[in-house]
Amino acid sequence: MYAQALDQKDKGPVVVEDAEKMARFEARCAADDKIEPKDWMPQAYRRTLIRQISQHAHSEIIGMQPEGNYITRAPSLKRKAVLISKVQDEGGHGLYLYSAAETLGVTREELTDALLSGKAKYSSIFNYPTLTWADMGAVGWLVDGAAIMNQIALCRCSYGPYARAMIRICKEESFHQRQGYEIMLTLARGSTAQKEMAQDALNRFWWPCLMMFGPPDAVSEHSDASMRWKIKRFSNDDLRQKFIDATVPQGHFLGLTFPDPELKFKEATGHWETGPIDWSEFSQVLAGEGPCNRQRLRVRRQTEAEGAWVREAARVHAAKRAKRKLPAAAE
Ligand code: BYC
Repeated sequence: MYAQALDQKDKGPVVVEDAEKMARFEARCAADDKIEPKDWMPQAYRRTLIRQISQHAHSEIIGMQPEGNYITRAPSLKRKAVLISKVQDEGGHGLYLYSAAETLGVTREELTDALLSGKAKYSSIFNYPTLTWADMGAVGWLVDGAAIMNQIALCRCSYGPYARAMIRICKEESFHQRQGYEIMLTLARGSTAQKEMAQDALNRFWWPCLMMFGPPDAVSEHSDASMRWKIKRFSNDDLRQKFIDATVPQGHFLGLTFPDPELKFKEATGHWETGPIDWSEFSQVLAGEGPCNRQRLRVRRQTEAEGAWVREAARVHAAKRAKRKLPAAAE
């Protein structure tokens, strides 16, 4: 027998998987086959996917808040229309992702409860405040930019429903990234005050964006199994480096500086190298002590409570329709 629980990092119950099925599954992953909902899969693979996809969905939903706050404050009708559309896209991404997670046998209610009770994680970045209009530029350029770097790789994830959901999400995120960069460009070419606002937004978002890729590889709990099963195609550090290499020249083009005196291009490696990341800040945010953790969950819980009547009305409507259909189906 092959003890799947030998994967010590998975926190779920110990499951001893069938050796033959396990070997076939590993071979399918190695051969880049897509795993579909009705296919056999080890419990640890299922749990990892539910964890990652639901955290991803929660991030999209919570991620609507920092930008949603600016819809009423957008500086023009055009900016307002674009921002509304972007925030709606994020809501849509959350819904696709919840649906993808549901194919693994978990219910939407369970996922929502895990978020509202504070048990489930969502991306650390959304626990930082958006203080000025320039933050809408920085979020689009940097946060969506970091998200795409990670999500392009997820389009090739071994789990079919997740990989397919990612394709459309990436197209939309790519538009989000460009609209953010365009806001930054407009501000950077604007008045001194506007340029300072863009610089301040970059200063505040740079380091938290580098943390979005997760802890360093050496301490990443889930990476080994996720890479072997082709859920993750690149390690946390590799994706972080790709993001740094792509983003630093974009910042310089804006005429802005990065809040890192040690940032240097190393000819020998062909990479931009940063100073050390403050991982204690990341741990603090994950532990619920970031600047906005409490506010984000409070708003989410309140929104859920305010929407209770809509869910109830939808349930009653669905029950009525089902009742009406019953006699017809019996004929
Ligand atoms: N924040 O072993 P590791 C967006 C946790 S939203 C919080 O490396 P893994 C957008 C990790 O969960 C896009 N927690 O984990 C929306 C684990 O804890 P648990 C969001 C983090 O899973 C609105 C522990 O640390 N994107 O685009 O192999 C507006 C150890 O980490 C974070 C996704 O969700 C973090 N940053 O790798 C604008 C992408 N990093 O679960 C934009 C999908 C790590 O054991 N997710 N942790 O309690 C992934 O690709 C992977 O889950 C990660 C982490 C790379 C994030």
